[in-house]
Amino acid sequence: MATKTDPKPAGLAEEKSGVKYQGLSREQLIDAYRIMYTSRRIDDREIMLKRQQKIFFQISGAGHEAVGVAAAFVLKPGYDWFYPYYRDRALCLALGETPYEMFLQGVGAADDPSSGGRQMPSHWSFPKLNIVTQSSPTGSQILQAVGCAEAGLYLAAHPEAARKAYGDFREFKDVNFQGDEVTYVSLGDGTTSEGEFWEALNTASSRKLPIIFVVEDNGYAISVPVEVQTAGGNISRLVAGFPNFHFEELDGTDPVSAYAAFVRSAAHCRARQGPAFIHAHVIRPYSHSLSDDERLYRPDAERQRDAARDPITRTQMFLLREGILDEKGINRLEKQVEENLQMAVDQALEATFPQPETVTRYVYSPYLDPTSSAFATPPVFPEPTDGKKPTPKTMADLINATLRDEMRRSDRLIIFGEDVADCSREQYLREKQIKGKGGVFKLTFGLQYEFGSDRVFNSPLAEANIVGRATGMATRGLKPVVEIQFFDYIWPAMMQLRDELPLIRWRSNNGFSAPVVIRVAIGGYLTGGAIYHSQCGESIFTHIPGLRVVFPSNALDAAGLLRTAIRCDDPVLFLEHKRLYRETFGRSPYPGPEYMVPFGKAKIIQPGTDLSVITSGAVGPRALPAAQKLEREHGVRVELIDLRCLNPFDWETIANSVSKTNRALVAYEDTLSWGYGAEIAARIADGLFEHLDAPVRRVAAKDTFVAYQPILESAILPQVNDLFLAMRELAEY
Ligand SMILES: Cc1ncc(C[n+]2csc(CCOP(=O)(O)OP(=O)(O)O)c2C)c(N)n1
Ligand SMILES: [Mg+2]
Repeated sequence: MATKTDPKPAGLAEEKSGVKYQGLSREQLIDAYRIMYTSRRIDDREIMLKRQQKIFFQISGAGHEAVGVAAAFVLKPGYDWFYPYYRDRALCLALGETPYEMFLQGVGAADDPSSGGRQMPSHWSFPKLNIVTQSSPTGSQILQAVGCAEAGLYLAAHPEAARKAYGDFREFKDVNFQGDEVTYVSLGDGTTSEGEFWEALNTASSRKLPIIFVVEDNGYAISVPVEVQTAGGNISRLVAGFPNFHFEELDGTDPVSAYAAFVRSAAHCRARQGPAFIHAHVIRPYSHSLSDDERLYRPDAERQRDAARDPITRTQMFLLREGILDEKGINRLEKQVEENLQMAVDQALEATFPQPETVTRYVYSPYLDPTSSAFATPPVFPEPTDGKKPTPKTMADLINATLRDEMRRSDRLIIFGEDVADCSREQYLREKQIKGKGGVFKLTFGLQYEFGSDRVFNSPLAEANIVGRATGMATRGLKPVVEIQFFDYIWPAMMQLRDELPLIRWRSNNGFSAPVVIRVAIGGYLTGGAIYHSQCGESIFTHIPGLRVVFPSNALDAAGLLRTAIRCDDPVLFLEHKRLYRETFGRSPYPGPEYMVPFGKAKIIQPGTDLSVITSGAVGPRALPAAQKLEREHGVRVELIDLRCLNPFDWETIANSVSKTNRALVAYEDTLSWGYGAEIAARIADGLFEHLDAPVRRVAAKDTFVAYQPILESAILPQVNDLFLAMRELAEY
């Protein structure tokens, strides 16, 4: 147990520490009370500070103190891992966070160790204690905790992966693992309604992960009572069928029985028997938050019934009844807590605020710049054999080869997603009964066979599961390179992608990071791909700060950019155009295991003087014949630019080109309105106005969906002729 506590107050009853209280000593019980009382009084202080407008938000841990302290008495800070939620103030205090640090959060101080003033109070983050940065969406921490537990198991099986390495993200990402560590994740009763909760239980159960799920059931989610959230009103009954779990349901206002439940649960997890589920019935004596008034939906009688179970008074009575502390002792302890809190508040109110000019710090890694020359390495093509040049390979081949070489280079790299394994029933593979699948587009073919089933494996059919788990693994120092089978189905992962993965570094003020690579098959032109196998939508992701977005148009760039994505220190969305996977054009021999293309550097597909056409993905190859025709028929020389990387993007190349040609057309495959090209067009209009001889134009898909019938598909997506006409019109303007 690591607790920050004051010296023992006088008044401790004479009786020696015993084994009576589920193994808790009398000193520990006093400690427990001190922490619980401190927690409650911090809430009270914060409520006062909020009313005085000295802090800006308050949400309390009141009523949840006993279960938090019990958890912290069993689990170890800096050893086990913690994904708490906002009611876990007592847990965090007991693990080692100080009241002063909590008040720093409240005032939004520069020295707030959780976020430097970026995240609300009670959203815990303490790298030293292994308390991982918390967001505000209910439940999005749960899958990350699963990934964290998986990383522990993986590292125990591959201890060599934890060693320090240089020349890529690993230089800045220390790994620690213990071999028997446990991951703690908590949530409220209402949060059990989130789908991600069930996805997390499913994976924890089937992979027998050492993770303790703690549902702190206070009977309400803001104003919605538990029977409305949970069929039958009791979550324990619903989850009871998951195999491999150790289950506990208890009165979470009693620290002693909660402690015992954590001892049993942690033992189950440390012995690698599987996960544990603790359902703790607690109370919520204050309203949901300071913005809520529970008297609007809870009658007094119900609130009084809860008050009778208040863990603070209950524990105080227990100490008195057992003769552990007498009244004088309690008073002395409480007075000491009050004095300490007063000092902590006074000190926090003097704290320095963060500087406005720091707001963009840590959106991306401060250590590794993927646009830098460190990521510009030349290709080394195979030598000709028998006088014959090496065979050009498809984009699919080179992505596969790049993944293979990167997996050989770094054992922190693991791959998972839907259907990415060669064969989940690995005996078939071992016995060579089958050839193996390796992805619906076969991009990961042969990787499970070479690297084993704990480095390349299938996920459940659940996209949030993939991204959430990958985020947790990357937080521990692994490099998950996961696959989303079709861009059209990325949306279940949107909470993880919009509110979690790209924000982790910024919101923790560089305390944590999660440089995951997400490969996604994207795009149309498939003839029959229809509505749900043809989507683009890259601008939705380039709109998210913190996420790199890459979109190669040919095999060589795909290899070089994928390697940069894997070695860099930021989360990357790596868009692979399905139509380009196996095209006859854009092929290349394998450029070797060190070839990298830096992010944010466009490629000029064809130089020109009369019109700049800015493209990405599958539009470049369609714009090329249009540009050639325009030159043939009208003598217009188009400068054709392939951005290759959408965030960051290469403004310099665009600016140089448009200042020379004085005309710009932005061409993209996604629907026209509000798309990626709108931003580029706006930037050109803004920054290059005096160079323009014509309006900036866009050509893109119609503002509808991609239809199945090929006649419709070609009317919807931008075709060579559409590009030709748009170019001609702009050239003639
Ligand atoms: C995804 C999401 N939806 C809605 C909210 C708004 N919200 C914040 S807390 C909360 C209720 C949570 O209830 P419960 O899980 O029971 O936890 P409790 O606050 O009762 O401890 C809601 C709806 C949110 N933060 N995230
Ligand atoms: Mg609740």
